[in-house]
Amino acid sequence: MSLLKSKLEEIIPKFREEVGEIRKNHGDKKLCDVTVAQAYGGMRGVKVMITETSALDPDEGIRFRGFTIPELQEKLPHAAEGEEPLPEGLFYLLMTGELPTEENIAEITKEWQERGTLPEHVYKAIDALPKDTHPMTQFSVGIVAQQTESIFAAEYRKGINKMDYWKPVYEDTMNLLARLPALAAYIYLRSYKDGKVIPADPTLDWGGNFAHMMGFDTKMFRELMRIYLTIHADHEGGNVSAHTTHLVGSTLSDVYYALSAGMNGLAGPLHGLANQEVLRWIMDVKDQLGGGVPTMEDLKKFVWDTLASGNVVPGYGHAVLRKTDPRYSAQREFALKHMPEDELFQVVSMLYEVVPPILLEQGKAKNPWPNVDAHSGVLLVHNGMHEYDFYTVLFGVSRAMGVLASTIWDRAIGLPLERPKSLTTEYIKSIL
Ligand code: HAX
Repeated sequence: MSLLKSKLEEIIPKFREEVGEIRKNHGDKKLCDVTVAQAYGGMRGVKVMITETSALDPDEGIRFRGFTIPELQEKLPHAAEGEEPLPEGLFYLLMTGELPTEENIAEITKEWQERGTLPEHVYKAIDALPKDTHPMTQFSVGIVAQQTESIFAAEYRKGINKMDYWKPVYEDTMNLLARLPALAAYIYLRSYKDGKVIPADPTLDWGGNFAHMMGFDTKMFRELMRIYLTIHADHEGGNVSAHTTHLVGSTLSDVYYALSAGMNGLAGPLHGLANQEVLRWIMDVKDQLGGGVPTMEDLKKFVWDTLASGNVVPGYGHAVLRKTDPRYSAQREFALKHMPEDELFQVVSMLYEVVPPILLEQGKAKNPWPNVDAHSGVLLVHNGMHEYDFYTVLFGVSRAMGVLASTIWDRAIGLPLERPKSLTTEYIKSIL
C-alpha cells in the first residue's frame, strides 16, 4: 500500500472518533444565527459546513491545513530545476494535514504517472462534441464520461460497509487526478492545435508533465504550472465549485459525477470563468485604445464605463475576502521575477492602482481588491498560451485536488446527505 494511503488508514479512525465525540457531546452548541438578509443574500457568512482541507480568513486569505501560500512556497518540496512548490506536495498536505517528504511526493508523482492513461472512450465522447464547444463543457463531459471506471460505484453495488466508503473514493480520486492533465491537454490540443495527443514524459512531475502534454516545454511554463496548480487547489468549502462537489458527493454519487458538477459551477463568470473574462476585458481595453500600454486616465474611464454599462469589473471583489488575495500576490511575484517588462503585466499593475479607488467611490462592492483571477491570464499569455477560453480548465485541474481531498474526508468521517431547509417569502412575511 502507498505511504499516502497507509497514512490515511492510520489517521482516519482517530479523527473519526474525535468528530464522533464532538457531535455527541457538543451537538447543541450554536455556531451562528441566520438573518433574513443572509437567506436572501446567498448565505454569506452562514456557518453550516465542515471542510477540513483549508480555511479562509477575510483579511489574511487562504490557509491550506494551517499554512499560508508564502509558507508553503518555502516549505513544500520543488522540482530539481526550479523553486516553485510541487502540487503533489500540496495534495499530500491537504489529504493528511502534514507536510510531505521528498519520498511522499516522488511516490504520488509515480502513482499518477502509472494511473494517468485516459480511457479510449473518453476521447470519443469529447470528439462527439463540436470543436468550438467551450473547453469547460468538454472538460465536464470528459470527467463524467470516466464514470464507467468508478470503483466506488462498483463497490457500493456489491454492498461495501459504510466505514470503508473512503477507500474506493480514494482510488477513484487518485485515478481521476492522474488523468486530468491528459484530459485537459487533449481538450487544448483539439480545440486550438492539430488534435494530436502528446505522450506523457515519465521523467516529469505532474505539473511539468501537464505543461509538456499541452505542448509547452519551457522551464518557465513548467514552473508556472507548478505554482498555478498549487495555489488554485482549495479555498475552503463554501465556494461554488467546492460546495457543489461536496453537495453532489453527499448523495454518494461517485467523484466523477461530483467533480463534473463542481466544474459546471466553476464555469460561471462570477467564479472560475472570471480568469478568461479578465483577459477578454484587458484585450478590449487595448483594442479600444489602439494597442500599447494605456494611460491611467484611459484605464479609469474604461473601468467607469464598465460599471456604467451594468457589468462587473472581472477579477475584483470577493464573497469572503476583504483584502488583496494572496493568490494574486503570489502570481504578481512570479511576474516581477520572470517578466517585469511585459506589457500586459504593466496593465494589470496599473489596474491594481486604478480599480480599488473606483470601486470604493462607487460604494457597492464590499471588497474592492483583486482576486486570484485578476492575474493568472497575463502569466499564461506571456508564456504563449493566448487562448483565454481555456484558462478555467487549468483552474479546474487544480481545484480538483482540493475538492476531491475533501470528498475523501467527507466519506471518512461519515458526513450525511446535505439537505438544508428552504423557506418561502410567504413564510418570511409571516414572521415579520
Ligand atoms: N465590479 C462591479 N461591481 C461589483 C464587483 C466588481 N468587481 N464586485 C462586487 N460588485 C457589486 C455586486 O455586483 C453587488 O452589486 P448589486 O448590489 O447591484 O447586486 C455589490 O457590489 C455587492 O456585492 P458584494 O457583496 O461585494 O460581492 P458578492 O459577495 O455578492 O459577490 C463576487 C462576489 C466575486 C461575485 C463579485 O465581487 C464579482 O462579481 N466580482 C467580479 C467577478 C469575479 O472576479 N469573480 C471571481 C471571484 C473569485 C473566484 O471565485 N474565483 O474563482
